[in-house]
Amino acid sequence: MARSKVEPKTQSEFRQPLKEADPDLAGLLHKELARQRHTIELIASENFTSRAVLEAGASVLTNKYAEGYPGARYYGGCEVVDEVENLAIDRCKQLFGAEHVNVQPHSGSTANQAVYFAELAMGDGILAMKLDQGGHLTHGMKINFSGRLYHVHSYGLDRETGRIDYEEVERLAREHQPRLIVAGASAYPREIDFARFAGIAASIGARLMVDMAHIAGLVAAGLHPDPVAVSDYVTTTTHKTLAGPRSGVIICRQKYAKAIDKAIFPGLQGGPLVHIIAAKAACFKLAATAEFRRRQQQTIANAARLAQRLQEGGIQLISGGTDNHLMLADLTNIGITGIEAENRLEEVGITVNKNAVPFDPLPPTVTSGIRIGTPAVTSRGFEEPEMDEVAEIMLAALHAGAITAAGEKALKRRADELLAGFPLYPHL
Ligand code: DSN
Repeated sequence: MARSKVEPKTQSEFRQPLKEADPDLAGLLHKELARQRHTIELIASENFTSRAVLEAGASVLTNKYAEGYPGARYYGGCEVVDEVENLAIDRCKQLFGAEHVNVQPHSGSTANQAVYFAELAMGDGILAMKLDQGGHLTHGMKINFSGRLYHVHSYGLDRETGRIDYEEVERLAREHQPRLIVAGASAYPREIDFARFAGIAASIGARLMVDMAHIAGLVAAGLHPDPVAVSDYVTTTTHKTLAGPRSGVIICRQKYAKAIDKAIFPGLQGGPLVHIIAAKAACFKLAATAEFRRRQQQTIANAARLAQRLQEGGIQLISGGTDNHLMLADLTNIGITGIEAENRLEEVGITVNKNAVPFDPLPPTVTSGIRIGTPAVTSRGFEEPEMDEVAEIMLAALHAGAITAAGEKALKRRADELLAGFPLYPHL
């Protein structure tokens, strides 16, 4: 007997692909893919994640509630997601040599919040890097939760060298006796001496938290001094140099494990985003490969080459160069602001962000500088020759007093030609 065709009982909307169910939204996704394909991406905190991470992040795990932790959930049906979360935890532990890992933070901000929540009482002291000298919102900015709930003192850079003033850190630590010292930055082009921070924290009986979001990929590849071995807590995002999904992680000593897990759930979050935890698991696996290590090496080499070429072209870089994946340009000497530079570069197909430079006289909406990073273009395949061409396009755009529309078009064409050799997500 021939089998009769079974009509699916689900509603047709449920089965439709996005382009049929919601052509408007599908159109926007295509528009963004096109923008990413046709832009030289130099935002230092951005990257292109792998196909594997994209697939895991768009998986059926988005359907599952899993409040709690593996083996101790508040919902049935968690046997598979327990395996997923344990896989992510084990891989992250191995990658960073960690004692305890929590992979549930939705973001880097939540990860930082959880450490403060676990470690501090309201009004306790934090010593962290100034936002306008390279720090982060969650390191004590006045109107951020961190600046409102805790008593914040901030250290900065040495005006001459553009490097962290460790003596100031030491002096402020002794003077204010904070309970927590925070190291790590969002716009700092040099290696950070985490062992020195650990020594300062130990000398006053404070705990040390390192926010390694920007450099996590370099740390995983063994190309930056390791914060995990010397800190009480390490937080990170997973989408910057690490090239994973947009999310966060906390690493800590075993003795803080319970307090950290409790701070994340039920302290700050409800159900974890298990699909994103799966994407983190994929990211940690890829980050342990030799290919990933080579990419991190190239990221640093590309930054060094771009820094050299920009400086040869008259651009001043804070601290005179870079040790990592980013550089911070002070444009004061060429007479344009950060916002003008951001806009001019956008016109020629290059994306950067305006960024305050240390001791910047201009407001954060204008700024005297731009931050430039190489993780995304390196993931795309750029090496030194491509960085030379990027530098030439940037210099022509930044130096042009009143660049003509034709001049702009010619630069944009050069950017397009460069990108054409490095297709992005050809399967999409
Ligand atoms: N906002 C991020 C950056 O751009 O560096 C830091 O979280």
